[in-house]
Amino acid sequence: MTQFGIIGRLSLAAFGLAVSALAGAGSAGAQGNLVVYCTVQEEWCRGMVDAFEKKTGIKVAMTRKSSGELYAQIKAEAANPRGDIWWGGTGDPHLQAAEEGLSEEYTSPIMNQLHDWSVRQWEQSKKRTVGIYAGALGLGFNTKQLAAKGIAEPKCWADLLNPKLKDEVQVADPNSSGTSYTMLATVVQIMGEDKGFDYLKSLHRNVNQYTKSGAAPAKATSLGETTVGITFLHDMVTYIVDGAPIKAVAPCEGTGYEIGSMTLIKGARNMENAKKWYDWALTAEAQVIGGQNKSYQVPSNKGAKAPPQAPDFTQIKMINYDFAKYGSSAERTRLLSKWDKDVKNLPK
Ligand code: S7P
Repeated sequence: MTQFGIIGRLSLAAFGLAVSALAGAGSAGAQGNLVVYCTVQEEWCRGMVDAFEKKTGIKVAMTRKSSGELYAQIKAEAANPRGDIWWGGTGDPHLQAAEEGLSEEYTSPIMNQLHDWSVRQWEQSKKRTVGIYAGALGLGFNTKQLAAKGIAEPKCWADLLNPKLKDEVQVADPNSSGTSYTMLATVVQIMGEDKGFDYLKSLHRNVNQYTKSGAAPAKATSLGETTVGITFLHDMVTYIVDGAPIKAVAPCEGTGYEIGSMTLIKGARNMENAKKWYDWALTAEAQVIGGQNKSYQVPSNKGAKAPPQAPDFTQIKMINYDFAKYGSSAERTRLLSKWDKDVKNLPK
């Protein structure tokens, strides 16, 4: 069974912590400020900020960027941190930040409410990052465009190399995008490094644009600006529920997944308020805000129901994604430079 197979099925064994009912997680009227670095879709970021401000009276300043960009920003600001908490985004750069000492250790009083996969992320990072949701990588295609161009429906990663898809595939740049780094690491894990890079070089011929944000190809697919997009499946679902002519596909060879994470920034100026956000963001009450804002990841709190639109993980062939390796500073840095050198600047 993959690590992922465990998600949502096993409950966390007794955690051994004295669990108090979120004492101090913030009562209306509490004062102060908080700077949140947010790495999910803007609408969900705003929904979280509004709900937290309403609940606590704490004034939140929020910045939304992609995972790789926020990791780089937190690193650049390390001597003089501007952000207090980094909420959301793929787990690999959060793990890298933890290893590099950019984040603060913390044990929330409600760790016992979380799925095992979320707690494993926390243990692996030595208490410096925790899982807040999970999402599976995949692809989506515009059904109308594909039919109009007479191209067979892609079902596998290999199908994206079809010469008929020249300039018809969109994916983000893995340097800025956590989604795209997840794809890079997934391809390497499924095919092995040499064959994986051969695949990415061949795919390059079909890529029309490496976007900054990981979810951008889903929007472009919905608008017919690209025929195929590679994103997390839930990002395609966001447009499907709005009626876009998109079919989302979990590739036949298997696919990787993310553990969307949350990190307290080392040296945060508003650390107490950051911990209030942290504890609150792990509650079932806060975790259903994603589904209410068209984000269909699987929440990490066992009491938060996954939105009905969320991709059904039991139907997806999930790889045993090696977070320890691909979230390590050395491996992430090495793979990204190799992608820059061997793939990004290749002529078409
Ligand atoms: O849209 C939500 C989501 O896919 O975005 C996060 C992602 O890391 C941010 O986008 P980038 O790929 O641009 O970094 C995911 O964690 C999340 O599920």
